[in-house]
Amino acid sequence: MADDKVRGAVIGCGFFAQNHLHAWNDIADVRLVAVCDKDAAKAKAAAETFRVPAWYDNAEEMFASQKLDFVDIATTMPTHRALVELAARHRVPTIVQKPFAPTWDDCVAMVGACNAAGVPLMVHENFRFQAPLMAVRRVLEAGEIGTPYFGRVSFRTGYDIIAGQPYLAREEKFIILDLGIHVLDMARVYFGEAETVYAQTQQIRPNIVAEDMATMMLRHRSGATSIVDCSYSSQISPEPFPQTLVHIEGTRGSVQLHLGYRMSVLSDGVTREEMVDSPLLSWTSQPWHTAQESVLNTQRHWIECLRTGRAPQTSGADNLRTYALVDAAYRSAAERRAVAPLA
Ligand code: NAD
Ligand code: 89V
Repeated sequence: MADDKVRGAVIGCGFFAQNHLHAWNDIADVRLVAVCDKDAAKAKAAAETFRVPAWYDNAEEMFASQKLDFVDIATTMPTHRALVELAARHRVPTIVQKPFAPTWDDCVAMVGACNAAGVPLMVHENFRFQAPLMAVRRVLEAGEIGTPYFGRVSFRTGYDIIAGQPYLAREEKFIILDLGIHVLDMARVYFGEAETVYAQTQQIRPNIVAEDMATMMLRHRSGATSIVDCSYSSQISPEPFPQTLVHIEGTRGSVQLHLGYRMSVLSDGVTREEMVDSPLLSWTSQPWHTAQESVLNTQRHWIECLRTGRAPQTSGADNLRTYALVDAAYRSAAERRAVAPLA
């Protein structure tokens, strides 16, 4: 790296990238040197708001004229492969938003391109970095509930997600790929790899193309069973968005993440409770603050990995395993049987 600051650029300055831009500004050893959006007005606005010295409406031009230590791709899924492969050709380490890509082949190609170029690749899989979900992970890793044998990881809401992300209404694969991918990733974190997935999907909301509810049952290699369910069309009071609720039972007790970010742990007959909400930052607000703060945690992890040469927790290769669960869930729903995830 040229000096003690890590020089980065963001491609895609739309809805969710605003969180990325705030978070990069909060990481002291990062200097954003460029932003890019094919919509020049968005690129220019991001450069002005976040005091970034250069903006582009063409990613090729940006790579040709900037010396970058990393690039952060925050565009929507159909553009990821071309942009990741472009970054790989310029040998620039890359972090890219979820979902990784529309197809398995695209995901494998991106991992291959970055491996061949010798540059790290991380998927911005931020649920792993949410404070409440990390608190549950710490309970499991400390052995407080013994060996987990059953779990439920659940994200259900009626929040109008399509108002902020209108492209989702047109997706031919909707909630499992957009949101299930986060929750399936947490099932991997809590229970390890799965050997089979059984899924049922439903479309409740009109005026969308694909499923907005999914219920999945996983058999993990450890022997544990998990239920992963997600919905964008639930009428619930109080409205939980964007909270993930967790219930895990193990040989010594259980851990639950309840509505309102209250975690209860039963360990060897003794119960304790803890509030595990994310802190509010100057640029975060309810109800999005948990997701927003996780962006900062995710990006900090990426920079620490760049500095130390460690593989990111959610490297491209790791994310292939989560993507394989998404793929298996769609195949299972179509074929009405349990299926094994791709290797
Ligand atoms: P958006 O449409 O608001 O923004 C995408 C931006 O990328 C647009 O401004 C568009 O002009 C730009 N763009 C597209 N192709 C480009 C290209 N080739 N070069 C330069 N710019 C290009 O989308 P969004 O809602 O911000 O979603 C972006 C990504 O973030 C999606 O993959 C979405 O799933 C993800 N997302 C993640 C979370 C999370 O919690 N991790 C939450 C919301 C969205
Ligand atoms: O786009 C997303 O990742 C959404 C959410 C906002 C809930 O994180 O699923």
